[in-house]
Amino acid sequence: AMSQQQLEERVSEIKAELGDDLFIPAHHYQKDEVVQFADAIGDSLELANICKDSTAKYIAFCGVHFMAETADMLTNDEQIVLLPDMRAGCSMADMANINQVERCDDLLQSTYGIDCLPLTYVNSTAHIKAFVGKKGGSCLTSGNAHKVVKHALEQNKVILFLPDQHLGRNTAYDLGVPLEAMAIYDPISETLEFEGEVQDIRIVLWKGHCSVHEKFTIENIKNVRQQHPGMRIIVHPECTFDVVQASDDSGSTRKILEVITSAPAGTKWAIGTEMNLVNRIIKDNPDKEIISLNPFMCACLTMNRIDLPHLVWCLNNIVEHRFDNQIVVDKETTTHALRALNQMLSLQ
Ligand code: CIZ
Ligand code: SF4
Repeated sequence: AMSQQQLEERVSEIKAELGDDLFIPAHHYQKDEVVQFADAIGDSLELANICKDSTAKYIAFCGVHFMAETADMLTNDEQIVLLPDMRAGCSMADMANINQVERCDDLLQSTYGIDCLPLTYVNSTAHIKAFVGKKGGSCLTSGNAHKVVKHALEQNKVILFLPDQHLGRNTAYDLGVPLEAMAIYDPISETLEFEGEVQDIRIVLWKGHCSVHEKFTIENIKNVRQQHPGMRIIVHPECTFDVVQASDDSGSTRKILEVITSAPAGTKWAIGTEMNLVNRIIKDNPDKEIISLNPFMCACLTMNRIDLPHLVWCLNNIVEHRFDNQIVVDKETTTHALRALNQMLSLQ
């Protein structure tokens, strides 16, 4: 096996060899050993924008599968998007497959008379984005969730929010939708749960979640309040409703970064989001006291599958024109999904 140093040298060598033909975008949740070679770092909205504008022939996408699919759909046919480890999925995206979503749509129409307007978090498969595009809905990210949901609420249709119940609930609640007007659809039992009357439902939340952000608890918040008086708590909106409500602030990756970076020296922060990012924020802000909201930290295991050996494998594949790890979304799916993606990009 190659040493860490040999691996790093190999990446630098291939980057020099391919020049502008190669572009390496990396998500904020990626390991430092990968991020050091990134041409761009961002959250999923920023990376979508960046890939759309890229003219590179090869895009070695350091993130998870749905992000690489999105990059493939937003680039042209000649550009090749590769994922350095094909097992780098997203457990949240896996919680909604297209058959389940179509069954849910049928049930809403046939049993409840609801013709929903679907919205999907970009953390979803290309097929779900295509379903959403076909029905006139939009994709969204945590960075523009408020704008997209507000726009949808103004159309006076019942929203079907896929696949993260927490982002859906937190966003709709912020926009004035009461909890009683939210129903939840369980794709396993294929049932809709709600408290009031059917005609009062404004949003149907898909019962999915992020296994990383769900690990932050009210108990963690109590401990921080007790042990670190004066410390401010900021969390990602993929955290549960109770955790978001008990925190001082919440927001997308970009917002968390902006808040912490612009905070005065000496301030104290507990952050509820992915571990690689929290550790990087701690390192980049030595003038502040920063901890993870959960002392045991929460890593995204699938993001972590992309490591230096996988990056080298991917780059070697490019040099040798072996595209086993290319991510391709078929034309038909892309056409429909792009409507939902472009709707998202127009509401930033
Ligand atoms: O949890 C994720 O996958 C996030 C926050 C994605 C993103 O960048 O919006
Ligand atoms: Fe998916 Fe959560 Fe990992 Fe993001 S942090 S990629 S939502 S499992």
